[in-house]
Amino acid sequence: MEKRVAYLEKRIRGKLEHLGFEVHPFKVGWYNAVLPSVFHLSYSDNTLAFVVLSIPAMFDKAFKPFLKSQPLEKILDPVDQCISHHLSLVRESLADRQVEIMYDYEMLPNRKPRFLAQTAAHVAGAAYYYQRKDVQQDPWGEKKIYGVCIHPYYGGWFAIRALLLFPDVEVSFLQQNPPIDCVRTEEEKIELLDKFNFHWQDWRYRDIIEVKEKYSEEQKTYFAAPPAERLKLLGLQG
Ligand code: B12
Repeated sequence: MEKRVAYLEKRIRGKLEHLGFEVHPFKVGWYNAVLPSVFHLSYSDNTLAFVVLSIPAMFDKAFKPFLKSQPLEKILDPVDQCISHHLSLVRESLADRQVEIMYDYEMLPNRKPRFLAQTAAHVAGAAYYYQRKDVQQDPWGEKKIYGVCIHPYYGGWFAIRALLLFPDVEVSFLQQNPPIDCVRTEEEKIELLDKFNFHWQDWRYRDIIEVKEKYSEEQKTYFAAPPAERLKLLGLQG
């Protein structure tokens, strides 16, 4: 890895890892290579980017402290605001660099997502993106089947939050690590896509592999609740 990349990666990790985030570097060219042009990021192939994931620890390490630090009337989308707060701090800490931040929920005027989070996670080696085409004996007929990323340590207990893109950093040497194919058998892949598409509300797809850590009961209850009731559950609203 080039020194510049290693340096940036170290600084970003230093700002985010202790808060329950993971960051994985990739080149825009790796991402664009697997997508049709309508989804391309319009930067040269060697442009450096990082995909940012939140892991189970984010809830206690970043989210709850963030809520306590902010006036509640200013909080409309608590998790999104927490993520953007911390990524803005990363950008400020790298003030000598141009940094573009893209969030998973941002849409373009053509109503397509600003970036495809699962494809980014896969090409960066962060989490394997299981898609219908990974299954040989397809049992779903005409049904639309969405793909899902599985993380080798956290299974489905994580989220892909953002990209950090460095338009003025071109890297020629960056080793591409393939994601770990942790859902090994055809049967398990079918089970995973089935659970993700038809039973995602019961969380079971997230446990398709044995995980190192998952969301706490408190975190599950929070995310399962309708947005208007969530803060009350954390004892933050009367
Ligand atoms: Co949703 N959703 N979603 N979602 N959704 C996201 C996919 C994401 C990533 C959000 C996040 O983590 N922040 C997570 C998935 C996490 C994971 O994978 N582990 C997510 C989740 C968790 C859910 C839900 C469980 C609800 C929830 O808890 N939030 C449900 C589950 C699905 C269900 O309904 N059963 C859910 C639902 C939805 C709806 C509302 C249905 C829509 C449509 C889903 C869809 O199209 N996949 C939805 C959207 C729109 C998104 C969102 C915002 C965009 C997805 C999208 O439009 N993709 C993403 C966040 C984001 O990406 N910014 C979250 C466009 C399609 C065309 O992309 O199917 O991947 P695609 O196809 C591309 C690839 O196949 C690629 O090319 C295709 C494009 O041409 N490609 C690749 C081709 N060949 C190859 C080869 C390789 C190797 C690779 C890597 C790629």
